[in-house]
Amino acid sequence: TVIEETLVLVKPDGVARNLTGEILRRIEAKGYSLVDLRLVQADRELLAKHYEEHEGKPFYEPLIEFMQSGPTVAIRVAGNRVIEGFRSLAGTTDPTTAAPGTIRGDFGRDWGLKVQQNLVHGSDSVESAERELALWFG
Ligand code: DAT
Ligand code: MG
Repeated sequence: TVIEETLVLVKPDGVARNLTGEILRRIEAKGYSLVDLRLVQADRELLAKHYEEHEGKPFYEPLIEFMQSGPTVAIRVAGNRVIEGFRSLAGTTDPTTAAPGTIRGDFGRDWGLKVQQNLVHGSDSVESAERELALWFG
């Protein structure tokens, strides 16, 4: 058993579409624990740090703008290998190709939404999780 913590974000599209409960349900059904949770109106400064690895990419500016379009639910989640496990629950980045049964595969409405509107974020490594949890929970 390798207990980890990860940062999950329900992005502004997920909050606006009232999918927060469904996403929390899937996290809990998998057996993960909610350690901390807050509703945050993210500002550019926080998002620039959160997405620093993507600075300069073509989707960076639209992503940062979209993430400021409404509140985000930030969740500290703990569990056995939860970093990889939550990314598996989320599905691949692009909802068009995300597998059915995943959050992005089931709810990523595929009628011309942008890739950044993919409902959730999950940290991708132990190092990212520590860095991102410090940003969103201090
Ligand atoms: P993930 O969120 O699956 O870890 P990522 O870290 O590569 O994906 O990218 C961060 C976010 O940026 C992603 O959730 C949506 C957006 N994004 C990534 N690749 C994109 C692309 N090719 N076009 C538009 N948005 C993209
Ligand atoms: Mg990522």
